[in-house]
Amino acid sequence: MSENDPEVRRWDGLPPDDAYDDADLRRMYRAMALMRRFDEEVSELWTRRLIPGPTHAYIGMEAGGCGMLEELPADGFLYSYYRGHGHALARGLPPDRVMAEILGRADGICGGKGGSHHLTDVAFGHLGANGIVAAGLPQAVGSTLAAQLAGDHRPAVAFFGDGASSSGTAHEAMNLASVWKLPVVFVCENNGHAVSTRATAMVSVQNVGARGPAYGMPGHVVDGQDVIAVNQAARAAFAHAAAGDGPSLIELKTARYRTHSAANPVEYRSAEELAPWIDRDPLTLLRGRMDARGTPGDWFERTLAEVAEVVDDATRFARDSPPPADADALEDVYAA
Ligand SMILES: Cc1ncc(C[n+]2csc(CCOP(=O)(O)OP(=O)(O)O)c2C)c(N)n1
Repeated sequence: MSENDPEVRRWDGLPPDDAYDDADLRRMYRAMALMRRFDEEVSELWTRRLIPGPTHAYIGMEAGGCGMLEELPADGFLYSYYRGHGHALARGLPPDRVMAEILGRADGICGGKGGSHHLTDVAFGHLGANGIVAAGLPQAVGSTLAAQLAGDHRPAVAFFGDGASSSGTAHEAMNLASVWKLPVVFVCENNGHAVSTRATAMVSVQNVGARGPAYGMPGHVVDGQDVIAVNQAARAAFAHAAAGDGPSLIELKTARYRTHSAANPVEYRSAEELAPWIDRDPLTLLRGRMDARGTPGDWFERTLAEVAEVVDDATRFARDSPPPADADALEDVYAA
């Protein structure tokens, strides 16, 4: 096997050391079910013209946000991108205030002035979704460097797409993080496309994760449909960072089930191409393991009903919230 072609890390069952108890699996299943239901609702609200600006669904990619953010410590920094509702929810931001933000309402986490593209909540260490492709990587480098200079060891995770992986900013950020041994976990969510361009047509390597060693950091290539495989890689990368050994690059092989954004109805792939990914859906894969462990069927029904209620409540809360006041337009724009 060449360096450019490492094996995709998968788990057939669960890791042999029994690293996950029933509560862990249930927590992860619920987290992914919430992300799924939330973005289904957002897509529906967008088609009803209740959302100003574009939104990008994370549907199909939930194992990435869930498996990684399980491991980000409470004082860690999260850098997301525009496909970031799932990241915000997995970090524990309240669904009702996230929904209000997406709808541009005053009770949103940014007072309704950020929207889907700019979900940010410093209290959660969530330093932002971002509409600029690859913007989060250098920001993660900056945050961890600032912490390091202050004598704090605070890790960061930076999520980005396969398209972003080849931008100049991404290369520069990964290089400097390695030079300065910063505790950044770079996570490329490779969903195979950048809008309409296939990853195979624009990325020089078969596996983005294989670039890790070229930057002087470990590179992991992981089955991004499998939350356990993702979480195992996350544990390895955060342990590497905590030991003072610096950054890691993790590539998650995944797929987005929906179009690039709600505003991009034209799709460039066939149903046949998507089908194998849906067969290995993150919720289905995890449920298979939980069934094997004897989780009762009605637990899944109750959990899906409960998250649907959380999302309904979030929508109600958001729709009842007023738009931001005109008088506040220039508030929160400039730092004091
Ligand atoms: C710097 C910059 N260049 C171009 C764009 C336009 N743009 C928005 S999304 C996107 C595709 C990015 O694809 P990828 O990184 O694979 O992420 P995905 O949308 O697949 O999750 C592009 C080119 C942008 N927002 N920012």
